[in-house]
Amino acid sequence: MLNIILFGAPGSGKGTQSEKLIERYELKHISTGELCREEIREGTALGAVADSYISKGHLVPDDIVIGLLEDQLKRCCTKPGLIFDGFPRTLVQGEALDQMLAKYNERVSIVLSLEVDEDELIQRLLKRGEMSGRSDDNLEVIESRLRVYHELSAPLKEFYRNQGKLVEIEGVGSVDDIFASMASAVDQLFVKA
Ligand code: B4P
Repeated sequence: MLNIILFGAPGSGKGTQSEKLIERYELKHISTGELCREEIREGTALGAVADSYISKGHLVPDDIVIGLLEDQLKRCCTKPGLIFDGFPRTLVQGEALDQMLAKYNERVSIVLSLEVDEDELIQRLLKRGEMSGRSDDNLEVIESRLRVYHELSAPLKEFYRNQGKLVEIEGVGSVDDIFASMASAVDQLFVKA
């Protein structure tokens, strides 16, 4: 199975690029951000907890997000593969993902890390906020999300670099050009196989 992790700071384009990767490689999409927002929309107890973190720009606690992901894996750990959009975001989540996939005799194939400078990230998220009405797309919360990214999520790059799975992708430019770089990195996996 092809199991892709799409990694990057908030607003780096994970959601945008995952749509294109799904289409090209016929992958199942697992976005923990979207799963949390779904719980919020449905007004569940879990959604209320998630909302209290997301609206402040904090990460939702590991046990909640790992539980959501485990449910998804039970439902859709099937060929041809999966795309993890925004998961893992902490080292604890990264280790949990390896263990969960091992239960299905699976592993992470590649980690595509979208590299975008901070000014560009802030501009993109402010612009999205004007249209999306998302509670986390305002300046104060964006700054908190970026701090959390550097502190808790960025160390995952070293984790995956040590596993030889990290590919850094220039995330500034046209959506199509960025996608082409990603697809070329993924296609290399088939050449090596
Ligand atoms: P997510 O839903 O994952 O979203 P995101 O990081 O904000 O954005 P993404 O990178 O997907 O950007 P997008 O493509 O939309 O997370 C939301 C929150 O949920 C987190 O802050 C956290 O609280 C919680 N959460 C999620 N997963 C979690 C986990 N594993 N553990 C704990 N908590 C978790 O792009 C942004 C904007 O840029 C869009 O408007 C897009 O149109 C634009 N854009 C994209 N590519 C562009 C390009 N090349 N040029 C110009 N603009 C571009």
